[in-house]
Amino acid sequence: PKPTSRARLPSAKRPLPTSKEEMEVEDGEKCNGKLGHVAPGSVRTAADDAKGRPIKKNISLTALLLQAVTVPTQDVLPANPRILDEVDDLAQLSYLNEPSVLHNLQCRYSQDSIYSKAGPVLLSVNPFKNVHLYGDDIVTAYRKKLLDSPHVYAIADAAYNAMRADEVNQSIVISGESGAGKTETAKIAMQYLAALGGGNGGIESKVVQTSCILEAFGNAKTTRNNNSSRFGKLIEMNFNAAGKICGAKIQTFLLEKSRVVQLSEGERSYHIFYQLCSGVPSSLRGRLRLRSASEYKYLNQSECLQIPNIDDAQKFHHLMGALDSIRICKEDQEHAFEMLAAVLWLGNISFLVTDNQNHIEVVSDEAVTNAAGLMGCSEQDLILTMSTRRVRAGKDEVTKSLTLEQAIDTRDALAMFIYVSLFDWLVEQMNLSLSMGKDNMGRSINILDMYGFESHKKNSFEQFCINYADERLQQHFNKHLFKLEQEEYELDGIDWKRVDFEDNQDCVDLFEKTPIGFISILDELSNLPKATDLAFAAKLKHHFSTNRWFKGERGGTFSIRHHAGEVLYETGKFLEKNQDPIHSEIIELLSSCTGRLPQSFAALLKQSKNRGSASAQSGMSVCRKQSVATKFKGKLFKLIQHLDSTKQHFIRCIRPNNKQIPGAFEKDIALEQLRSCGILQVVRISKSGYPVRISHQEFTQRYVSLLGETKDCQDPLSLSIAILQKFGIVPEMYQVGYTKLYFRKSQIDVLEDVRKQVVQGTLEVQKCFIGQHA
Ligand code: AOV
Ligand code: MG
Repeated sequence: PKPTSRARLPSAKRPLPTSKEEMEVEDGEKCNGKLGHVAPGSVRTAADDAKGRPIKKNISLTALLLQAVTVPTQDVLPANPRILDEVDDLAQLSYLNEPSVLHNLQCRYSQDSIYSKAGPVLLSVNPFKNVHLYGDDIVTAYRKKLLDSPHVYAIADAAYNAMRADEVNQSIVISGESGAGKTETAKIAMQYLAALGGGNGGIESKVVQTSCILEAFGNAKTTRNNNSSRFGKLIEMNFNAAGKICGAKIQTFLLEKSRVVQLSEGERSYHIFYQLCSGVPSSLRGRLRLRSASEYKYLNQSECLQIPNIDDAQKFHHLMGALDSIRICKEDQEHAFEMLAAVLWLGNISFLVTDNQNHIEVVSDEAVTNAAGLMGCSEQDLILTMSTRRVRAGKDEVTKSLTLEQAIDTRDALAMFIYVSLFDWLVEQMNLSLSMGKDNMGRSINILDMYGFESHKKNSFEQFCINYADERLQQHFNKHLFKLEQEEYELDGIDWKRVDFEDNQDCVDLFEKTPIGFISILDELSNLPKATDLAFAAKLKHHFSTNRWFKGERGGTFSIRHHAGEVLYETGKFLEKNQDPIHSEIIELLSSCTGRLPQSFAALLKQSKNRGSASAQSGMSVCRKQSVATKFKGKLFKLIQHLDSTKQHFIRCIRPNNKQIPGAFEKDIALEQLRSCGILQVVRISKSGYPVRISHQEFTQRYVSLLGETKDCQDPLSLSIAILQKFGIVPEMYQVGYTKLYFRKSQIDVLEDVRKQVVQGTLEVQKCFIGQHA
């Protein structure tokens, strides 16, 4: 019979349900036989339960009450018996399909159980409110193993114990889209580790305090997340032989610097600017020549100055405490604030067009006076830097005046450069303050918190880099959870039905391949003096028009079909942002400043300039260095290598709605994220996989005593099989590979119990024997 319902048939790329009336259809397990009536989530008919063959579909309750729904059998998916409602590991579900997984996560979420396991991966669904899952008592409960439900604490605990027992460094790799909760999760993990490894001179509280500083300077309100990280970070916590924290190191990745000078509607610049403007003590306000945030062009352009429920002044107060705790002296703190105020005043500098060729003159007003005063340079030098440039004409150098666009670019480049240098300087100060003690044994736990996938109305070079990093991390996730796992089974010759997953390797290659990949092409054009952003877009379209991950769009735009969704990029300023030119005039200006910080920023820049080569190709004195994208690619490569040298624990954060509100679990939004990282496949592999692996030799060594008499000539393989048979381990519960035995979860416990009894029995006999002879 023809389908009579509005059920959606499974298709290669399954569409998301668009209305409640529509059903979820998933090509997982099929129920055989008759049609079933099923309901959304928890609704389940008594008849279904009575038959012992519950079937579950997402049909709206109203639809169910108003009409009988007939659907073809192949569209009906089995639901799990009620006893499995809210299981804390999705691998425990008898029927694994999308509706069941969503139902499970939603039920748990409504009870504030935001953490669940998906096999080896911890899932964390953002509650967007305070949940009572943290605090000293709960830390203690996990530490003493009184609690074992899924939790970041449990992951951190496992990492800590494994580091101590196996002497292997560990990593906690946190991923998820923008606003999913990575940064919060990272802090929760750090708090747990600080509690476990505390008591070594208070270094643990310093480590925790660094988050406050990093967030003030590196986070901002975006349309997706009111506290969005605009940089990536890896925090390495070092432990001594006694398991106490003895130091830490922060590594950061590519801060989004354009935010300092340009904002999209409804977004803010870095929190620190607003905190400073509203929270600075009055004694300092005059010296910093500060006004309110609304008076600075860099801040007021987006018409968003406040974040609901956030008190910037109070945050500034906390920040000063954190700066004190990592021992940045008051003088240096003030220097740092001077730099921030200078950036704000630079943004207020304006220009007057003086001729019909768009040449300008700097308006000499309080903005110039204040910016120069705060930086410690002369007003005249500042004006010259922003209005002229030296260019080479044959053997001579002549000074040319700048056009309006060039002047704005120079002013903004100076502001961005000061801000990024200040950020790097702060990270350096934190690292100095956290540097490892003498008792460091080289044991560490790393926590990775990168920026997550994002797609805005307008996406530029920054999103291109962020989403590339996300793609790279997803590839890393795939490698560990799908590829390596299954390859081991196949190589060792065990019976294994391969679980397919969406491999994004081709998309990563599209970015990374040389000489024809996004980054190589971008670099190539960035190095050509006359190349334009449009030419870059055209070249991409020329090379990739038939690639399934790429879509050429009109003019200077193109789309990439990322694993987490399609993103439309506008190539405007791509070349410039990638090349990130810094003109010699800016270096000279900073070197001339009396302030300690601008001088040290200029010194660092000179160093990197010396490493690169000065280029006169465009007739201008620009220093050429490695491009931003290539540098970022190299850093990501090293990061992955570093992670691979450790034992990894994966946490996947899920954003349950786009409004950042508590209590709303929107299934389609959650489903998209579960699909994009292949969570169902992770669970499937974990369900049918063999988590315990042990070589034939190790196995016989450990358990051969249980056999009683053995013949010497027996090889480890036959001995292993004899042991398994003797103790009635059924064949479904293990597999024999060429080199190893593979066990289902908990099977080895049976043998361990017997071994324990035997060992104890022997001890008893020995005790008895010794007793008799005493
Ligand atoms: P992200 O790090 O994944 O986004 P955040 O960790 O900043 O996301 O989380 C966004 C917001 O969600 C936080 O500011 C909190 O309000 C809330 N939140 C997240 N986790 C929890 C939790 N466990 N308990 C309470 N509230 C939470 V981005 O940095 O944008 O990719 O670049
Ligand atoms: Mg974050």
